Amino acid sequence: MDIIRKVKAGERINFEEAMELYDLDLFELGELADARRQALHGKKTYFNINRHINPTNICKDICKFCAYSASRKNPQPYTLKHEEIMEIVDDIASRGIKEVHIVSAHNPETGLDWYTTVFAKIKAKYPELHIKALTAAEIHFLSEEYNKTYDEIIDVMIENGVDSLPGGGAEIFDEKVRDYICKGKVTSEQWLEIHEKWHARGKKSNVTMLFGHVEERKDRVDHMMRIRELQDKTGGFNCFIPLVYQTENNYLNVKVDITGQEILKTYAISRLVLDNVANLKAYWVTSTVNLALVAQEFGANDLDGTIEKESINSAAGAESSNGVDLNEFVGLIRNSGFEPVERDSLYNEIKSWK
Ligand code: V47
Repeated sequence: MDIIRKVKAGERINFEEAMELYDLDLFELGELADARRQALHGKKTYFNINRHINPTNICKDICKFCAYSASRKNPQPYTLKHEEIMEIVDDIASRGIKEVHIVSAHNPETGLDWYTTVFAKIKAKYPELHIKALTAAEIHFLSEEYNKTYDEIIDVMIENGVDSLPGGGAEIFDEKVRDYICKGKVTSEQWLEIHEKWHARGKKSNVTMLFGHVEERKDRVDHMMRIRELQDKTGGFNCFIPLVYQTENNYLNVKVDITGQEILKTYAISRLVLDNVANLKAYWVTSTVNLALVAQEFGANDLDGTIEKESINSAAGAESSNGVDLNEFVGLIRNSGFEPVERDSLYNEIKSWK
């Protein structure tokens, strides 16, 4: 088959060819993705020691897939005070945690300052702590709510200490599917524009894809193609993160669950299509730890981190509310035949846990 020859030769594949890859036998596809992964990273599997903070669940938007927002199925509205956020940060800093990942709902009641001054407080007290915060969806929301341009919001974030952007809010770029699952939220074009602006400042970000709901294979491949196009321009994406849709407590009526095989094929194809994005993260929160370990042989070289507390995906059924134990996590990676390597938020290696 020409596509196999092309992949083995390291040639770039187009949309139609990426679609053809889905028709390959799972293990044949896995071998192709694994060869690419090994060429890039050998047997190293990256993880970081991090902590998620989700400071509010009050949200103006009404995404059908969301179980976290207080305006959806399971209202229990909360907004953390800065002192409460700082208590968490003091605790994690005292335990040597190096990254704090802060994302929220789109809360119109707090004021822009609530978002930005907490970053300044964290940075002033812990200059070494990496702040990964605010999705492009939040930046879009803040720009509309407070009548500021994307540039103004981005600049104020950087001034106040945000180091990198997480990949959330990308969902699926196809406009028809996007309209169905999260109408009114940041558009695909706007999401990409915000990341392009962020990269233009020499800063790095991640990019996600929410899959396994009502989208089709072609929508996933289209999503990957749009990422590859922007990455060719900016080189600013560190990592691609396919997020497996979690089914509980939301309004997206999905009749057929995605299979493990389809998830693994999607990881593998993204490894091959995204020839310009160095890292592929199997986010154990949405794939389960077990499948994330298998995904290491299907192109994935990063399993995210210890997380400690997670509210967005766990609200929809993921087993992540309390993170994962570091020693157990590292042991699982090692026992699956890979070398656990602790990394920082920008993929500099910190320590091999071999
Ligand atoms: O954008 C919401 C997703 C995302 C569901 O950048 C759901 O390193 C599955 O983006 N089923 C937020 N997913 C999480 C996110 C993330 C996570 C870890 C690391 C990084 C990174 C980014 O969670 C949202 C949305 O796509 N999400 N509801 C659900 N029912």
